Amino acid sequence: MAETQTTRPSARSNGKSEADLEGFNRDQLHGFLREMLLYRRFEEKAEEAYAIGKIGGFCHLHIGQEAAALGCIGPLREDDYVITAYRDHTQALAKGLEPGPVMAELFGRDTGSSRGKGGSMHIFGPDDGFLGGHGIVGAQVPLAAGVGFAIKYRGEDRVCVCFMGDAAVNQGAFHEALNMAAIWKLPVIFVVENNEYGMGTAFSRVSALPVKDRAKGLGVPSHHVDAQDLLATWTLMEELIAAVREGAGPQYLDARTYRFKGHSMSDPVSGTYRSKEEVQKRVKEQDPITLLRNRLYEADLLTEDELKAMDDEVRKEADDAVQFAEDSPLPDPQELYTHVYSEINEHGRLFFDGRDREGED
Ligand SMILES: Cc1ncc(C[n+]2csc(CCOP(=O)(O)OP(=O)(O)O)c2C)c(N)n1
Ligand SMILES: [Mg+2]
Repeated sequence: MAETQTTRPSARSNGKSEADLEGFNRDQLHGFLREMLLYRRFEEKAEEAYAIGKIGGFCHLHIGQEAAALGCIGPLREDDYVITAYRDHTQALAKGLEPGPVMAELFGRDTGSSRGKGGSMHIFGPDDGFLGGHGIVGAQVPLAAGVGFAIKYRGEDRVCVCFMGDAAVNQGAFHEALNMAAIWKLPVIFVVENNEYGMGTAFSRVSALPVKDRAKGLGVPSHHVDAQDLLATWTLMEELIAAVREGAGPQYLDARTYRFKGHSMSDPVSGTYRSKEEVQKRVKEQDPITLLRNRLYEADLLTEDELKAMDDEVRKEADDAVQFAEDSPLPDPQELYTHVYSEINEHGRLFFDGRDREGED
């Protein structure tokens, strides 16, 4: 019988005090490092499980890009929304999903966050404001505009962060959605995780303008950040989120990062489109976890023993997530027929989440 996960400590900031480094206190900084280490260990476990056939289908790892996930999601409120593409595991964890159900989804189990029907590319957590996990490049961008429209229509002060890869900015849907977001001043932050490649194609080979300039003609203010630098990313996002919450309208962020693994599990790490030397140099110089760890060492905010204890803890959490997935049942074959179409109640209306509306009228 699968056990539920215990709630892990949150890295979410509750305001800054006793500033130790760039306005963050020691506990917050340890929380950040621990959280990114958890993402890394989680994905290493997923990689291992995929290699021995326990995970099937597509699987895109986020290793190397962890600071973009934590830095852009960590400063959000719990009731804010995140929507993303298929490289979605760590973003789901950052938005509050527990490692067990995310790993179980990769394993195709009934306890998975999408009941084992979505797999790696379709992690969903509506209770945590995590709206997927989308496999079509750029598909989530107009959906994010819709989420922003709904927030505004309901008079709420929530914010939606929409992640996409750099290749998505060449999709028509990107331009249509940002144009509408701008004209309606929708509360959406469009974050491009600019890892410089779309599968085997370097962005610079297929785009006349750099990523940072792609929203300018659409009237959406542009920003850029070194997204291997967690503290810089978190700080900028805090400012953007506050501005959007107060009605500034959509924002666009070129979050510069790098993917340390192949495009997906079926691709080699470097391939023919980038050299081994290039990958090795970026891993050596721009690992977001190593960069933060070194800054904490230099500022005397972390000891080797503390790091070891932290790493042991998150390794155990990742192991527990795998155990939870392995102990979980596969979906019942009858489940093939559920969640295929939107279900309609006897009054001819769509069921949304809770069935509690049934007796309403
Ligand atoms: C509309 C569409 N065209 C092509 C594909 C195949 N495809 C899957 S991932 C990908 C590259 C996307 O790269 P990017 O947006 O930079 O994201 P990254 O993989 O770097 O995170 C492509 C072309 C797809 N899924 N959807
Ligand atoms: Mg890319």
